[in-house]
Amino acid sequence: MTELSQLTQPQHLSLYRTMLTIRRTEEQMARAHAMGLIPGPCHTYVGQEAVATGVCAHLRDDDAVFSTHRGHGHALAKGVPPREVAAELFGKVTGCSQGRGGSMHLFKPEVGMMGTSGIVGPCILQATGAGYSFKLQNTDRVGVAFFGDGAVNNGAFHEGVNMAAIWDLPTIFVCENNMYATEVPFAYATRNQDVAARARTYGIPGVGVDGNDIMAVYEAAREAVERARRGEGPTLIECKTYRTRAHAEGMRDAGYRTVEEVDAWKKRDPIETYRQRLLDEGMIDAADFEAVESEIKALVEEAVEFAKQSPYPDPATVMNHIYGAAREEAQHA
Ligand SMILES: Cc1ncc(C[n+]2csc(CCOP(=O)(O)OP(=O)(O)O)c2C)c(N)n1
Repeated sequence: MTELSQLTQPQHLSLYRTMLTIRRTEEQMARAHAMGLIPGPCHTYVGQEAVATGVCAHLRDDDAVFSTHRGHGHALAKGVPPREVAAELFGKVTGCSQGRGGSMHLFKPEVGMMGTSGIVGPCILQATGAGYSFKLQNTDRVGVAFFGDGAVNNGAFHEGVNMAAIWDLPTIFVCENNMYATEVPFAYATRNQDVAARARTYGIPGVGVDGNDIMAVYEAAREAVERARRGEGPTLIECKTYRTRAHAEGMRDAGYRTVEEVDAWKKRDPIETYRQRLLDEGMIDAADFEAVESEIKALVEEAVEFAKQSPYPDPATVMNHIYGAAREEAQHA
């Protein structure tokens, strides 16, 4: 187990703050979805917070993250403010994608959040492409793909990982193996459930970690990011984790997994286990946790209020961002 003493108290508080921001934002988004404030689907990240947090802790604004339909946590960990995530989910013009993307299309290039997507798989290729440009530009920037177990039997996984491997690209592939693709158990979809072991096929390092242990994810990501920045190529990290809410808000959550299984994973909650460990080892005291809790409560309440009060995009701008300038000019010529 990675020692807590490897990090300072402010570093631990920062990781804890990020995880709790994701959790509290997601709980509010789930409520907002039930109240009809969020048009379209809403896939929450509850239970998987340690993964985005542990990986993004090593990234700079000029590193690029590409993610999936379950991407709120990645956006928040990469630095998109909760109010911009909330407003985007509400379809408001103040959202990070100006209300044009919604829950599954979160973009904020200024902080390196290069986009989430509802299509399973392509984020792997986009992160490979980012790694390729960063290498061509002679920088030490890295590209990161977050994806689920449902993506690893998609051709994009083979193509992206293989290309990053042969060209030593600075790309980190982070598989969040939460055991199900919607309602399909991973065991049903593959004869080899050891995702990390697949790295051997491509001749790159593969690391499997407990995705509910923030320190394990943090350590694996640190090594992978350092290796990529040194120009030594990609790493595949498999984080074994679990989503404790339904696949998407409002969907049934029965018939494909048992209540006992969900309860067992809830007992391994990444935030609560981290909090308990920090308390037990005397790294952080209860008063500090309470302060973070009320700070984030206020932050998230403000975010929801901001989203509610913000206007929808002007219908007259519906065609904005559809065509590039040159094409628009050509059309009107
Ligand atoms: C190419 C493609 N195929 C199928 C779907 C339908 N689909 C939406 S979510 C999902 C499951 C994804 O599971 P996983 O990648 O493990 O991510 P998780 O939902 O567990 O986070 C599927 C198959 C899709 N969006 N894109």
